[in-house]
Amino acid sequence: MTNWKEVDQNVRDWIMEAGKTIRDSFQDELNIKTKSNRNDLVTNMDEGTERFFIEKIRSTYKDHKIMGEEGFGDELSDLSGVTWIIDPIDGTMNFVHQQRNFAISIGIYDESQGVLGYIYDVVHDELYHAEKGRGAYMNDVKLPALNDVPVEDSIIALNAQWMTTNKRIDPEVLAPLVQKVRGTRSYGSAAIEMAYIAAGRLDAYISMRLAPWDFAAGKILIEEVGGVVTDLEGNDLNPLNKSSLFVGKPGLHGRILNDYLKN
Ligand code: 2AM
Ligand code: CA
Ligand code: CA
Ligand code: CA
Repeated sequence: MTNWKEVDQNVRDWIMEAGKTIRDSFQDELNIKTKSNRNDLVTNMDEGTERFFIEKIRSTYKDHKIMGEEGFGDELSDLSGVTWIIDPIDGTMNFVHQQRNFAISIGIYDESQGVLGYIYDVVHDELYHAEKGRGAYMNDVKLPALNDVPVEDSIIALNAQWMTTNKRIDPEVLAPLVQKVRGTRSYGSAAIEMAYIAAGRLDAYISMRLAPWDFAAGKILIEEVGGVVTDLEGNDLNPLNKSSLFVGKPGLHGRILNDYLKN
């Protein structure tokens, strides 16, 4: 039997320690490399932070499995047992260029079910967390359940690049939605964008391609306050696979899906 209360205390301690290390690193020189293309960045801090968590988890929970963006975790083929899904720095481009608007994201799944989710906005010192069935919190203050909002009063987050010619979506599909909503925003960190949905600061978020570590924690957080988390076709997400992401307030999510995305 897993002692979830103890897991929760450990994750919080580790996240705070990692956050401090990252903040302290701002005065040091960064080692920046590129991954799939010249805008896909990774730094020594992404790698060091992932290694930090993996060492802590492996020495404390020998039978738990770990999936991490930077590849120091395990090769997973299923979600049996307890699995930690970790993005050590979500929003690396922001980390490199802005030294803000990035987060540590950790989702913990038990037999495919999200149990604990953490998104830590390192610079603003805001810890969003959720415990399945017990609600979502921002710095330990409970977040209220989300309410529906009309499309024309909503603020949606999406990257402006999806409004240009790209291989994943026809910008003509998104244009009527972007025209109708009150405003659009782009923060450059899927985890922060999902935390903002949970906190009611954003009403919906669309991304064409994300990985499990981008949404593993955010899904648990948003569902705890009654938000809806699917891919762009309205299907459930598989926390083992890359996919598109569409999250939103209850009611609003279904209307955008039916009236704009499913055309
Ligand atoms: P990352 O910073 O951890 O890589 C940027 O809009 C968001 O998309 C971030 O959450 C970023 O996570 C994520 N993302 C996923 N795949 C990406 C890629 N190939 N290149 C850049 N950002 C990516
Ligand atoms: Ca990355
Ligand atoms: Ca990420
Ligand atoms: Ca990352």
